[in-house]
Amino acid sequence: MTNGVQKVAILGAGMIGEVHRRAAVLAGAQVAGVLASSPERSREVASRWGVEHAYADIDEVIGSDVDAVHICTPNSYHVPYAIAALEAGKHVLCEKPLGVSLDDAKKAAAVAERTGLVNTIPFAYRFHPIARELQARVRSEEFGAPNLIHGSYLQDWMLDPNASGWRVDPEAGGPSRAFGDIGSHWCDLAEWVTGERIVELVADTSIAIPQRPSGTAASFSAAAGEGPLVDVVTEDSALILFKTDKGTSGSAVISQLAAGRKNRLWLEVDGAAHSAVFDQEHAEELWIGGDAESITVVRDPNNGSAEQRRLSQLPAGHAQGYAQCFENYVADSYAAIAAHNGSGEAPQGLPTFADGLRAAEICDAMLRSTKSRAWETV
Ligand code: SOE
Repeated sequence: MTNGVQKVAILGAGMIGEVHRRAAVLAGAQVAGVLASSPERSREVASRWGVEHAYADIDEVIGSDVDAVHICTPNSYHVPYAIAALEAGKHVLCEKPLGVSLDDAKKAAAVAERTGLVNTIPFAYRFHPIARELQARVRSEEFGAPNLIHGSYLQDWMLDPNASGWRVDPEAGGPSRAFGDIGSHWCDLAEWVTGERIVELVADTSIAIPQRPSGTAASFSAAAGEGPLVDVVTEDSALILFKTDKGTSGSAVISQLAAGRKNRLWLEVDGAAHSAVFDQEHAEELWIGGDAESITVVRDPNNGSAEQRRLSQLPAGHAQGYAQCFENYVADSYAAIAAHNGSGEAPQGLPTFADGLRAAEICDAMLRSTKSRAWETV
């Protein structure tokens, strides 16, 4: 029994399912099986992964003896699968977003609360060690209270008019595409780092490519969607202005059509004495601005905050990246399961379904503001 988890099932075998699988194996779990998009795909992936079970459906998964399930499917399956697993006594690691509507997220969070099982969501960028250093610095006395929180999350994998996938279909992906998919990461990190909560916002969204081929091409895939052209009804880009519960102003630009931006989450917090910038595409460094001098803090297991050191697996200069964020997230989720079973403490900074619900509340306010053209309360 490693970290409280012996056997897990992976639901979904796309890019992120593969990332979860590797992280689960590294955290010491046995991946008992996989449920992919069809029985034959499940068999093909099970053979490639060398796992015993190619599950036929969710009922086979929840009837099995796995301790936990990793939900890495298209968004519309997240909540039905999470609820089925929790009701069957399985701990759940569920990809964001927590469903395709605010009601979905409320239902899932309520079942998680009632069952008391471990329920986590990979707002994975919290698990860059430098993000932990960022939080420690921003929360420190010498940083000074934030007077501005701003930034962007820009990608370009939807720039090609032929790029498509299940996210383009609001039934499968939900009513918000760019903001629901990556704006949720930005807002989660901004709130988690500062401890402040977005309480009202005004939003504007845009669709630059009005039609795309329908189809199931994976995210970041160079393959074009293979189906007929469909009208696009979910946003390519979203901009928000917001106020927090401490009265701090902020803004974020979210887009998946920013040529040359591959996965560039940029968060700047400007405080009374210092500023700080986290750039996910350069996640080994943290810029700390000052009026007399500015410095660059380098990730290093020998320096910095306890949490930065705890999540630093490699020496300074040996870059940790996206995959290590998931290794840290899965290991911490399993440690929370061990604590649930009475061994050890649950780690700090672990995003749960409550954070998934939070993201759904902010996304709902964004959608309401896009319609009302007015400031909306979160
Ligand atoms: C696609 O936009 C995606 O894979 C998101 O779904 C992830 O949450 C993000 O971390 C990277 O980009």
